[in-house]
Amino acid sequence: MALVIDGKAIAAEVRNEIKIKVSERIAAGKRTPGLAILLVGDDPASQSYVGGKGKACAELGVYSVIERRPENTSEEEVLSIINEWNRTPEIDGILVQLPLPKHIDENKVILSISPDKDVDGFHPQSFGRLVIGIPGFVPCTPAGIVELLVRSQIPLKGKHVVVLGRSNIVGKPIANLLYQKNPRANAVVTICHTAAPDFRVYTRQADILIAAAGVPLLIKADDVKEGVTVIDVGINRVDDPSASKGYKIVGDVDYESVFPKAYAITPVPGGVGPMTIAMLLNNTLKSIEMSENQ
Ligand code: BQF
Repeated sequence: MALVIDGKAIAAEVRNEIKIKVSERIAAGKRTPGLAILLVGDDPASQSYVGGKGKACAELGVYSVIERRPENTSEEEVLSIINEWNRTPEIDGILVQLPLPKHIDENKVILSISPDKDVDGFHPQSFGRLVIGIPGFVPCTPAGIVELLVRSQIPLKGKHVVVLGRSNIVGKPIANLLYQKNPRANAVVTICHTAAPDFRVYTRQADILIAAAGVPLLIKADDVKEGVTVIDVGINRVDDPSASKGYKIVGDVDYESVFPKAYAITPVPGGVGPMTIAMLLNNTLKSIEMSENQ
């Protein structure tokens, strides 16, 4: 019987804390934080994510602007939109929904975002700060994972965290966060990726397994040790004729199989995903607070 880490409930708690801080700002005569979002193309998942972000802003009293552009938008146009937002004082956070169309250089776009408004935490300056361990914008999904672990009172000090996956968005930042020498980390971290001849050699040693491989139901009971805490970052669409949409969302972890062996586990959906949105709003609030303390 595992502890189910209820990301939906914990995210609601985090959002409520932010909502209170935003209303306190307004009561003190201060400006509300502002978030600008750029969505290029019509990928259904991206549209849904952007919709969720806009809705969360509205519920918390955070100002938001969403610019939607067609798939064939030029890189120059994207850079010009960002450049304008960089210079707009009411905009505290700039988010470009990824992935971008193939003809646009993602790294170039990320570099063009002012590091002071980098609420996704993807700018090299934010990543450098994270690695060094000084304050800055932490990418939302990794920040959400730390928040889930801390609020669920999962000990991290000296524990062996195994990260499956090495993306710039999840694997690299979460690994670098969790080995830092601070009370919200201090773990021993192993990064495991597709070049490993057998990932089980690593995952079986994990006290805490962070599955961010992007492979549906990859992790089974045999791949983990008794008492493991499992954070499932996967969001995979698989065919399901019995579902109304013809598909369902599953994680990288075979939840039913791993559950009996786990100390704690996040579900998909309703685990890490909702925390990603909550931490985006937290970063937007952090941005306006930082701009006032210059
Ligand atoms: C849930 C994302 C891959 C690539 C680009 C709630 C989200 C997801 C799931 C969400 C994600 C994933 C986002 C749930 C934002 C997380 O209830 O389980 C919320 O909106 N996410 C994104 O913006 O870009 C992505 C995953």
